[in-house]
Amino acid sequence: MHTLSLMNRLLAATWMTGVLVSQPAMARPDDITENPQIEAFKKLDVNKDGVLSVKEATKDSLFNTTHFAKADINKSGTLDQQEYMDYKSAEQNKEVERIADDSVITASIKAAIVKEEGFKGLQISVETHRGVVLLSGFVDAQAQANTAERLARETTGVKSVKNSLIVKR
Ligand SMILES: [Ca+2]
Repeated sequence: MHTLSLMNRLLAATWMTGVLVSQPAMARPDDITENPQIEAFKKLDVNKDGVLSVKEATKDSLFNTTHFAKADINKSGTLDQQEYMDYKSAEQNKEVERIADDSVITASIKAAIVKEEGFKGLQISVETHRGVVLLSGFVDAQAQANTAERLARETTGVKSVKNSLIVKR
């Protein structure tokens, strides 16, 4: 059993969401009524016509032409404030989920590795980005590198494993 329970997963996701949600409260008191997304929209709307052209929107790295087309729900060729905010929020939520998933994967692999016999005291680093796991550090034998890689591959949500563990000589 190398995966955390669904409850832990949910807790991790809730925790990440909580961190992001609390951010606007850190703004200065006179900024509190301003929605940061509306501010961002106004900044992008250079000619102040109330909508974003492709050229205006692509100043926000999220809105490459593919994303722009998806966000332009009514296919008007421009993004109004609602379209911009809806798409931006949806993408930010996906990002929060993705980061939570990655940290759950990292924690699961670490938990599985420390349970293995002979791994005590080894400094194995586990990093996860979008389900891709990077193992690095030093082990005493090739068998340990193989075991760590197998444990990572068996972990739910892992897409691939890059094994950069080095056998000490
Ligand atoms: Ca505009």
